[in-house]
Amino acid sequence: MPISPFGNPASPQAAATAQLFRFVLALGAAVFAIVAGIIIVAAIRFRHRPGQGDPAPDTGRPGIEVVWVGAAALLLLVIFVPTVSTMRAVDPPADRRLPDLVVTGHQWWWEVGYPGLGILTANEIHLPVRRMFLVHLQSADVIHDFWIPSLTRKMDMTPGHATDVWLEADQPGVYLGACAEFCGVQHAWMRIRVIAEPEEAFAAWQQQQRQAPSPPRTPDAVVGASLYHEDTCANCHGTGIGPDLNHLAGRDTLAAGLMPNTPADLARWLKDPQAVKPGSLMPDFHLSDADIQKLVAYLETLR
Ligand code: HEC
Ligand SMILES: [Cu+2]
Repeated sequence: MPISPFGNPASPQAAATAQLFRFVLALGAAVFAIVAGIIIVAAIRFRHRPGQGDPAPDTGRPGIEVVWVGAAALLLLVIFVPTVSTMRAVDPPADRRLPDLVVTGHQWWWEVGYPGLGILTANEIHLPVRRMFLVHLQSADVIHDFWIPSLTRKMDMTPGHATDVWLEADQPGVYLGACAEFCGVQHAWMRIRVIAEPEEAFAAWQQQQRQAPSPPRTPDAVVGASLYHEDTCANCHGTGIGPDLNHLAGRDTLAAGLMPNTPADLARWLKDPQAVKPGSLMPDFHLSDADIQKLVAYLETLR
């Protein structure tokens, strides 16, 4: 996708925001050109010439004052009207219905829940195209900020003060987003992706998520499943302290977009999460390579 200074709007909400941005930018550029032009003309025309005394002081010209106060007020009004109409297009109304999605910011990953569907996942949002999802945003710890530049505005996630945004995509595709409020050491690796897909693909995904993954069959995976419980992984995963892993193998990336979700990367993560994502809230368990292999075999069954 070509990079544009105005973003690549791919939803009605992002298009409205980009249009407002362009309008205000053009207006600002015009004001700048006029003011800078007048300053340059005045500096040249009224420059000091030899033999010339000080100019007579000018005290008050009500006519001009009315003009510039009036012009500034008019300019603000011209910005205010499209701003309000953009806000109406972009922000959900206060009388909210049940949200389609609840996204919770954690240091440094995103919990993604579909309350109406009973789905819980992390770091990836599946979205049917051209359907407007009401997204309820909250934080589990510090202030984060939800931002999918091509689809929706930035919105703070403040502990104790939930907010809402619309999320919608015109076309199928993967839209990247990130936390836009510095939230600690791994803020830069708090990425999120929106996977917008046709209605049928979304329905298939949702079906898959609502089913329990088939039980592990290979010997390695069976041992891995018991290691998973012995190693207290379930104390954090499945309790909201760490990302839900129920359908981990179906995700594109690991650790909030830090690496692709391949068995090798999964093994690298389990070997030492602190080496991969220093400061992350998953401790290093000093697992043996043999145990890691079995855990990976088990985690790969979670589709
Ligand atoms: C103390 C809580 C805690 C325990 C115990 C824990 N984890 Fe984690 N785990 C986390 C956190 C927090 C993250 C998110 C890290 C990040 O992206 O910043 C995570 C991330 C992961 C991920 C990547 C998930 C994703 O969607 O990106 C995997 C896989 C994982 N843990 C597996 C395990 C396994 C296997 C165990 C047991 C050996 C385990 N974890 C034990 C807290 C924990
Ligand atoms: Cu954050």
